[in-house]
This record gives sequence, C-alpha cells and structure tokens, in this order.
Amino acid sequence: MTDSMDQRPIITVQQYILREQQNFPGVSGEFSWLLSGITLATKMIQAKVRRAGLSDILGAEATVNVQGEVQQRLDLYANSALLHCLGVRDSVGVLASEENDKPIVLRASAGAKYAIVFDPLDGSSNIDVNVSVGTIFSILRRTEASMVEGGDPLEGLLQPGYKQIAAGYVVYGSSTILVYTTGRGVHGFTLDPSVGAYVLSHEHIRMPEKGKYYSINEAYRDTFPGHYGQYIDSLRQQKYASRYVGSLVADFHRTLLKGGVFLYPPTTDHPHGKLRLLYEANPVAFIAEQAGGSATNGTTRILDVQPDSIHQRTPLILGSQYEMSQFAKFQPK
Ligand code: P6P
Repeated sequence: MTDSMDQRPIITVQQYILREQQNFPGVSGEFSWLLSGITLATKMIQAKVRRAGLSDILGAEATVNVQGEVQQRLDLYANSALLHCLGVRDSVGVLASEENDKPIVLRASAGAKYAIVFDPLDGSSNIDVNVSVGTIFSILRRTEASMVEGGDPLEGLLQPGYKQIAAGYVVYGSSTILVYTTGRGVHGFTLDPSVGAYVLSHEHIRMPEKGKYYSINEAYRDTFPGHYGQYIDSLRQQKYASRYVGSLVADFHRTLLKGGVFLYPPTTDHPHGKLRLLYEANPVAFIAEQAGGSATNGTTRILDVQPDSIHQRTPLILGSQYEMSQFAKFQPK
C-alpha cells in the first residue's frame, strides 16, 4: 500500500515487527503481541493527554507516589492503562511501575517469561502547562529461578541494563512518536490519529556524532560536582546552545535526533542523581547506544550498573560520541 504523494510504503509498527520476526527468528511472535499491549495503552494515554485541557483530568490527585511526588490524575490514568493492557498479555509475568511501590506479580509460570518496568507518564509535572511528556518502558526476560515452582517470582528482576531485550518510549509532543529498539537498531513510528496506527517514520535512527546543544538544569549548577561546570563552560566556549525541557523523554528525543549531550548530575537534593535506573536511564541508554551514542552515570556505563532496588536513582550523562568523549576528559582521575 503506498501513498500517492510519496512512494515510500506505509508500514505500521505491527507490520514492521512481523517483518523483523521473519528476519530474526529470535524475536518471537510473543514480542509483537507484548508490544501491541504497549502501543494500545499509549494510544489510550495520548487521547487523554491531547484532551487534558478540556476534560476534568488536569491537576493533581491528593495522593503521593512512592517517589514522594504528587500524582497527577493523568499519571494514574496512564499507569492503569499500562497495567491493564500489559496485564492481559499471558507472556508477561511481572510488572514494575514508577507509580507502584512494589512490583506486581501477574503470573509466576514459566510461560510468562517477560518482566516489564515502566514510567507511565514521565515529566508529568509539565502536564498542566502543555509541555511534552512521555511513557518509557524496558523489557526483560525473567530468570529461570524466578519461574520454578515455589521460586521467588521477583528473583532476577534487578538485572543490569545490558540484559534488556527491548526498550522504548512514546513522546506525547507535537505528534505522538514511539521509538524502540530490540538490539537491532532504533526505529521510530509516528501515530496517525486518522487511522489510530503507529506508522514507520524514522527507520534506523542514528545519533549524530556531534551536536550543537547541551541539556542540563543549570539552576543546580552550584551543587554539581565541580567538573560538570567546567565541562559545560567548555561547551559554551565551543558555541553550544542550551536546551532543557524538564521532561526526560523530550530532552532525550531531541538529543537522539539532533545529537549533543544530556546531563542530570548528582545534586544536593539528589546526591545519587534524580532519574531512575531501571525505567528511565536503562531504556534511554540502550536506545542511545543502539543509535551510536553512549550513556554513563558519570563514571560507569549505565547498562553495566547492577541495580539493587526497583526505584534506585542514578546520575545520567548521555549523548553523541564527540560530547561524551569530551566529558570523559573532565572526569576526576
Ligand atoms: P528537574 C520529570 O519530573 C523528571 O523525572 C524527568 O523527566 C526530567 O528529566 C527531570 O525529572 C527534570 O528534573 O529537577 O530539572 O525539574
């Protein structure tokens, strides 16, 4: 099927994954079924995000999540949509969400071989002011030990990021774009609201080797370890511009497409960083590396960090080859 205005075929994300499955037997049919749970939930979420100003869904609930953050109503809706849509996928055994203190064991059996960790609506503090927000997800294969009779279903949930079998995000911006990787490159799909399908729009995304933006919340500059300020000054001297949205998904999506560097260093309020390792840093680090960039916690490759808790936070520095090699020169010996 081709669009008369453009000879490129129109390929939906489902068609793309089926084609991947034919080329890569390792990507079982279960993956496309699982991903369809995420795409369905994000279509439901985007419909609410697009109408947030019109319906009684703006504003904060009286509740606070495990992070101590005031939960916006859309946060709760997004979390419910993902829990429901993924919960009915038999191949999913465990779900962990930023909005839930504890992981949710759906099925302990060996058939339910995937665990999914996600941030249902990242950047939610921006919802009321119509700034881009996003959903971030990471898919892990459960360990054998967690699926044996009498085993602990949560055993092995804390896997380092290099064990991810897939990761992605949906950015609810001027358009709704799904970006994911299964370890064979990074691909982007734009939601066509007229047909309700994610259509291939960015195949084989590559992060430029060098960009022109750095992205950091400079309000905390005085509390960063000193070498971060020296690094930012060096970029300024190279005529970099600053871009900072305050939604990780929006800041990462720009860095992925335009290059440059994004940093959330340790600060006084968050000495171990603010961003969460399992469902924010790991997914974007996997995508960054697959697109030719890299991601560290300031000293160690993010994907090599061994998590010790579900909601563990981490510093995050990620971006293009040039900017990341420059950053390495400023790291204390
Ligand atoms: P700050 C949003 O609340 C978030 O978790 C990320 O999406 C974003 O990158 C970061 O926090 C922004 O934090 O301290 O700059 O407002």
